[in-house]
Amino acid sequence: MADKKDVLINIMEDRKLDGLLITDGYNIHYLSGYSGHEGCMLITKEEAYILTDSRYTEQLEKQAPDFKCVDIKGKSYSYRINELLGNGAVSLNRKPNIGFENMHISYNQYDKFNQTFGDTVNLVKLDDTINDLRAVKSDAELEKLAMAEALGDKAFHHIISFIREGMTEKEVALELEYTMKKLGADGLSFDTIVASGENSSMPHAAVSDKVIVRGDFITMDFGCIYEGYCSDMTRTVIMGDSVSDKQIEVYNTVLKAQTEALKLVKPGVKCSDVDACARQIIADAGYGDYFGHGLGHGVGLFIHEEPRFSPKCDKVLQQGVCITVEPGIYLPGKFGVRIEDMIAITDNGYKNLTTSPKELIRIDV
Ligand SMILES: [Mn+2]
Repeated sequence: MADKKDVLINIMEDRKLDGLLITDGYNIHYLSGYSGHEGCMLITKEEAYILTDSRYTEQLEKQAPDFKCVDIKGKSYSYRINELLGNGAVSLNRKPNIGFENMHISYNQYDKFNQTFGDTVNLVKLDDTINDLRAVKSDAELEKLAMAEALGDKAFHHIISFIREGMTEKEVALELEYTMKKLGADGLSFDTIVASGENSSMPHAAVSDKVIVRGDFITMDFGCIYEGYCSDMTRTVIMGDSVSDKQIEVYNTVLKAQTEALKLVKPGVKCSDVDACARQIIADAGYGDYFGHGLGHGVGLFIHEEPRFSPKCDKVLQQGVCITVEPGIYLPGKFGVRIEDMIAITDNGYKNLTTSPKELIRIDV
């Protein structure tokens, strides 16, 4: 925490703030170690507090010993924050400037903050200041991300020998989830996607009772949480040994888009340039209208973090960033393909944290 406290003090000094009010549960977790996702953090030059209710106070004291734990005892967060501000959390003879997470606060909560201490405090928008701190991972964080992704790889290895013709998408999804948890995952990083046949044309299809039949592409997008950190991977496989020329063409286009985009990845490269590389390959193959989403997203404590491989992200890759590379082509009413790896940016390139094969796997039964 000492390092992170210094970073926060620097932010306060740079932006002429007297305090920070941090409301995003992932940011609180990142800065303190407290993972309860119920609470509010108040940092001033003098003190560092986390406020929560009695369900979490014991956990908070264990996980975040460097912070003063404040039990709100039935009062609102705004009431207790106001109390702290009035009782020495800031010692100034002018209105304090307190940064708040405008991107991570409900309108209702903002309204309460304003009503309670709007006259005595200047609330200053922090935008994504704290989120951006999370983009570059420490070695310890990268180890947890790699471990989480390894559990996904093991589950994929298992699932390709488990899938049988006639199983439903739900059965396959359950087995993936069960396997990751049995291997040691603490939870899932998002709802597992198993989309077969026509359903695979929907990038985020909901898992259904659809029965998997021969000739179906099966897109599996899944991940787990290991010691707080998320994993994310996608593979598309074919049920049976008959695969159409069109399916092969689309699959190979997605694979080429991914492998060529990966070749660009290293520190200093603009995120939008990596996205553009994959997008151009897909457009050149005639499928430009069928790749609507961004090429990838940062991964950490939360499944979708900064930076993004998207046409509008002008951030530059830095060593320590963990990000997915996941091009796809989705032909409505027909089928879709997505291939996704999760990578960590190194000093001169990247390390692929996903080790599952990417050539088209035929589930032969
Ligand atoms: Mn993803």
